[in-house]
Amino acid sequence: MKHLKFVFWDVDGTLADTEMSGHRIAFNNAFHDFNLDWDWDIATYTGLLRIQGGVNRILSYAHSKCIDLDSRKAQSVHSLKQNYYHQQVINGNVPLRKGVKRLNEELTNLGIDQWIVTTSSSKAVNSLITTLFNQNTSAFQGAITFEDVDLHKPNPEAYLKAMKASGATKNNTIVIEDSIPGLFSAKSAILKCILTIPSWSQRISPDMLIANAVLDHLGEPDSPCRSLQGLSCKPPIVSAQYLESILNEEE
Ligand code: XBP
Ligand code: MG
Repeated sequence: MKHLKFVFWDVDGTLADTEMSGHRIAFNNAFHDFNLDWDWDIATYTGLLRIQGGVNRILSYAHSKCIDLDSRKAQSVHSLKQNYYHQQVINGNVPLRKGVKRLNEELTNLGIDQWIVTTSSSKAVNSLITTLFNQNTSAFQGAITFEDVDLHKPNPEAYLKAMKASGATKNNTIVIEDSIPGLFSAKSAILKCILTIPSWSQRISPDMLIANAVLDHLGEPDSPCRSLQGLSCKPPIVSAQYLESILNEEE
């Protein structure tokens, strides 16, 4: 019997609905201030989410439009974007996803270590954690952010680094992700991974079949989660017990 000792949380789209009402708005505000005539609507931004990391996303978009934007300018735009993102978070426009706080507290009470493993920069992560977890220092034991790795998701480097830093192994760890790049990253590190698909998409794609489970969200007592693939979650609320049963499933 394998025992759950670590949970690795992705941030954007998993802990909170950050992308559409947080990062996207912040990017557009920064573009406006830099007199860039760019407006990332939901459809455009959905496509751009395959590019991991805000600076990379800005550079990739400029490249696709044949706009000459050097990396120093992209950094400046991104830095302003981070200030706008912080505002979005403290103004309450970036809510935690259903079941996140409940599961985080349950795992904390059970002494299960929780790490953040994200492509977001540390500044954006700090804004989110200090605001949405009320500066609760026991909510997470560590974090791997954009600055900590050279190769971002879907490369496994972030998860491998989190395993090394925390002492976690494939036999005692579950990853919670929301995206295909995140899922590929976790699975390439040979970790079991459940996906909670983004509330703004709720589409299941063939790439998601490698996930150990796909759910619409983590569930609350008054709002059951829906199992879309993999081990069915019964009762329909993700708990430490459910995560441990995923850990013990044959692959
Ligand atoms: C999501 C990302 C990030 C955010 C933007 O990563 O790719 O780039 O969209 O954040 P994850 P920054 O799902 O791994 O948390 O602007 O801070 O890069
Ligand atoms: Mg994500």
